[in-house]
Amino acid sequence: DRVRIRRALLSVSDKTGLVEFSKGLAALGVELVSTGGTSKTLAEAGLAVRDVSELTGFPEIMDGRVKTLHPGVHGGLLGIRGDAAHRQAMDEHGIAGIDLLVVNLYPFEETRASGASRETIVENIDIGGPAMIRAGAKNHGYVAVVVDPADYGEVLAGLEANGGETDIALRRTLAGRAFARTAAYDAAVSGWFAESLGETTPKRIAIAGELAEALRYGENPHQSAGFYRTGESRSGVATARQLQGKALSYNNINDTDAAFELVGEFDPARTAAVAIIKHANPCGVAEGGDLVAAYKAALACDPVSAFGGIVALNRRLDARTAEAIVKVFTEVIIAPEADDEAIAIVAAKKNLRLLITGGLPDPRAAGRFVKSVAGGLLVQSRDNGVVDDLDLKVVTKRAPSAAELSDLRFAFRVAKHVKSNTIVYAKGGATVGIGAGQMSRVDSARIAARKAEDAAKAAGADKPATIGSVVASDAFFPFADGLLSAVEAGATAVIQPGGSMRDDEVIAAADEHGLAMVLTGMRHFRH
Ligand code: 93A
Repeated sequence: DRVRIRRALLSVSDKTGLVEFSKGLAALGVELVSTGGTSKTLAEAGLAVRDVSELTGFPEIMDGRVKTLHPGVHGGLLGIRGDAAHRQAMDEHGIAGIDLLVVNLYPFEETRASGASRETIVENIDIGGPAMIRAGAKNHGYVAVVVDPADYGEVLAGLEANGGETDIALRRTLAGRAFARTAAYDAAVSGWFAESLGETTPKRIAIAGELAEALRYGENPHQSAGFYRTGESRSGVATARQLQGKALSYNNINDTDAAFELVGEFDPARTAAVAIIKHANPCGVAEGGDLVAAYKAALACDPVSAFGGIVALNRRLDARTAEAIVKVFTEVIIAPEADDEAIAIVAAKKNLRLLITGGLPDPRAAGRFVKSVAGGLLVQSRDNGVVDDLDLKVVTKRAPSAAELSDLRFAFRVAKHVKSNTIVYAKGGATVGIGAGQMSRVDSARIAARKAEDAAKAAGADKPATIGSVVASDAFFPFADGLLSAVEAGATAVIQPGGSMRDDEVIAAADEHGLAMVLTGMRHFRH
């Protein structure tokens, strides 16, 4: 099961490390065969290289669309060396065996992300490359396939240590990586088609990605985990630049994503906004004023839970805000940008990670949400409903005041990002009590109110901030009890989707207590 590498075919778009790798191969006596651009790079580096057209007896045609798609190449990749009939076919047709294939594909993903024209994107769908990769990987009994410059060092070192031979274990490993690469590549191509056709759930779905980072563990230390990039071009944790601090964990990435998606709801041209996240739920969110004021207001909602939290900002991190944040033990800060002075302040906290994204996620953007279940995947379009786009209906005798309405919108915007059942109390552009993830809506309401009482006690206030607040519910109140619990907490206005069989009962209870209520007609379950 050892194969001496006599001939290598190299055809790469990304020329990183190519010359060094090829020099190593040449030193082992390997004959180098190559396509146009790759062959030019090798020849310029002084290496002896044969052009692939010598193998095919055919020139590259159609602007390179057809250069390696020929039996002279594919026979050399697919022929079973131990099979007499295959050997005979190779001899008869003058097909030279290829023992090592080095290919990396046209940069489809990068071209797509760069916003190039349709025509350019289509031209960057590689056909010949994946065909060769699949052929060589299928025939891994005889052929070693390398698809990533990151693997050159490992492969060359292996060859050098083994007199220019590969063993089956290595070829099998490489074949697995090769098929993963072509699968991810085709998933990116089909994802692009689905996106441009506006399909979230096409008949068949190819979801694959490239490993961005192997994680130390998953949600718990006994679970293994990795972070994969799918090629979707959205500002967020997958594309952020980490300026400092140790590597993000699985939970950090999950929480940071939740935090940044939430602040993406707040247009930075309209207002500053800050969200503090724990266990993928916000424990404080605030808008208005400047960033440092918003941070302090967000922190005041639940300072106990904010310990070890993740802070997301919708504007450039400035020095004053950085100073306020570093006073509280914080795991991650994520922001579109940061001032140098702010970066220096954060640098004093070695373990605190600072992520810079360059932009905010668009809450209205389409996108796919994927969740695995036993034996399958659940796929839905991203919840891109935004309260500003909804037709809010006042259903009570009293209409909300301008201040109440502003807080109602704020509270519903936040509620979208809280695990169901969700109750959010808000006042003056800040959350004052958040109830998340309960099986009963009444429990969520009670928890939210109790948290506000705790925060008031800790701050030495004489009454909880829910007095005179507004309240948002992510889904309708099935009974009046949830609403009555909000009344008890001191809320004066309510925002909720409506649509319960008992809406009349709920509205009557609101009227009885002088509350204003608006219906959104849109639900924001989140599980
Ligand atoms: O246009 S292709 O789909 N047709 C082919 O026959 C073909 N053969 C290799 N693309 C093809 N390739 C790709 O060309 C390789 O996957 C590689 O990405 C690139 C290398 O071209 P060059 O050596 O000219 O830079």
